[in-house]
Amino acid sequence: MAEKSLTTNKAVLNWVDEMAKLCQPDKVFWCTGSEQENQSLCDLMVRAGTFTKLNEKLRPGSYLARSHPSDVARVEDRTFICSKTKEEAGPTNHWADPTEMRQKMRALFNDCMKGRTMYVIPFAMGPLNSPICKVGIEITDSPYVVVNMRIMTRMGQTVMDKLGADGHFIPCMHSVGAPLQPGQQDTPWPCEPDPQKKYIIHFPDEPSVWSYGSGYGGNALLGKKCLALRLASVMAKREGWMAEHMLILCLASPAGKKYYIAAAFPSACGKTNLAMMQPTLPGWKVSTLGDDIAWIRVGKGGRLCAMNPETGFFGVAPGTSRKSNPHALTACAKNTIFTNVVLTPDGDIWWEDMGVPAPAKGIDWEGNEWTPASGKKGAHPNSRFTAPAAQCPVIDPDWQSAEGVPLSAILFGGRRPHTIPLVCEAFDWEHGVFMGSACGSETTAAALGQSGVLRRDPFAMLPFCGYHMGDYFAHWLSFAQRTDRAKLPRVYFVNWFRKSADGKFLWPGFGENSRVLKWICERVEGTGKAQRTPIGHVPTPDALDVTGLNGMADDLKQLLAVDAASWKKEVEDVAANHAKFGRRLPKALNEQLDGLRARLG
Ligand code: OXD
Ligand code: MN
Repeated sequence: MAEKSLTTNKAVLNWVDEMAKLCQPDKVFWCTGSEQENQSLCDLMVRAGTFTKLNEKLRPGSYLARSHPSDVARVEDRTFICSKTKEEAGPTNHWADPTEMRQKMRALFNDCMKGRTMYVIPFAMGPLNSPICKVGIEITDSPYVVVNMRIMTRMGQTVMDKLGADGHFIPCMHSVGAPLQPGQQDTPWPCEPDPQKKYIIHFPDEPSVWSYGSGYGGNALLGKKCLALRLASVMAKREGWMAEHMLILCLASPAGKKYYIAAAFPSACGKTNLAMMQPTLPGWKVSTLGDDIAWIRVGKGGRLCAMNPETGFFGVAPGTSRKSNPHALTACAKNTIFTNVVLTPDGDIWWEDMGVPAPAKGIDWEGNEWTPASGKKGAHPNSRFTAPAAQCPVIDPDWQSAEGVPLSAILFGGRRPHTIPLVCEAFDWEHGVFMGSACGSETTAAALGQSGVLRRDPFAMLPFCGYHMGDYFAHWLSFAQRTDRAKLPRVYFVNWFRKSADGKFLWPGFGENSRVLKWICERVEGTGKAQRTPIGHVPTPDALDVTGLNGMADDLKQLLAVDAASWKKEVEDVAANHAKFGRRLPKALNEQLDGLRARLG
């Protein structure tokens, strides 16, 4: 940690100076990203009660944090895109006038770091030598943010060096919004408890981010959702690439041929699990390049190449188990920050559906004594682990490639108990873009208390697209002109969650999904068997390799069925959602809707 500036970049020095005058911290620290600095911040947080050091033997280099009970998730209703006009932000974003919001932010940040330290974090999204690497500087009064940013991004002196004396950076302002009066005792998780006083503000035209009142990852680690998705989607549109809410994986066949696949699924649909999947098919191997964000550009050979701008996983803990995702468990075996999980008596952590017996007692995410018999959840349903990507045992050797990896296929998916088959291939790029635009996920009773409610989440980007989604669809369509069509990845819709009439999952999921990925590779090679249906190419019943899966014949029939009556309803629901985008909905997508209607008869 350095008290002196680490740069001669005038723009950086002036901005930090201006922000220090506005926020009035006690101290300004420039983060170098060193091991020693990280350790001293962790020690500081242990002394402040923010962190509990976990048992060094069981969970080396790891810590547990408990947030304020009001500060456990992203705050979509407090997230604003302040483009010049409301029209530019489109119907899926909250908008506020940029001039008024700028004034509001200045007023909120005025004196907001009193009694605290202001940390200056230079960070990069993407490998430093990538042609689309973006440098940001996050100013924050939260040491928790500093140590998380160090895992999730390339951070510190190397980034400042890349910036040099006159490089450009994206200013990212963050405060927990809890200034301290002289002598006032701090709390372990300072934040603004009133939800109406939290603000996640994006100025896409500058670009810059101002985040106030929350310490939760998605609101406070500004490289992630704010920069790498909302702002990046706007920059990508302008610069001719794509910023997407997608995992990236490599599937290697038994013969050693590699297929790179990116997949967009809305929350709670198993993106991290798929990214690190252990194929059950003998000889097939998956390696991971990313689990949440993909930046995609036309690469040297004209192929779409994907790169993960992050360096860590900020994963949902509950449900992560040896069965669902053994590699994620290994990734967080050390050097990991856990937030809002159970502390066990031996100084380790536990969460629901971890696949190991619950401890007889523990401390729950709210800091209270807890037993499994209490009937309460010990870990918050959105509790998280922040783990270095490099610790994933199946991390791909090319995960930090500056050029990215060439995509063979793009998958869209969702949790859809009915109607949508296990897998369906788009006829062409435009049809694939239509599939992405129709993406949605059905809620379950367990998750939201109301079952069967379908939320349309186009491209899984509903909370993350920083501009009008109609224009975003048009941007996707434009890639058919940006390169040779034959070089574009094939597009698929997958659904691991189809249920039988009696409510049982028809497909076993997890490692068995490799069977679907294998068919996709065969299609890419031109050998996979498929039938043409009104909705796209679906595997013939004998096309999927189900060797070793007993009694699948009947289930497979149901999994691959395309029922015209349900699809007619589906089309009208998609049409109703598309209507939101008005005249900005590309004509090509209306044509897709008409074509699908006609094919369904
Ligand atoms: C999300 C996340 O909310 O990745 O999508 O945390
Ligand atoms: Mn995500």
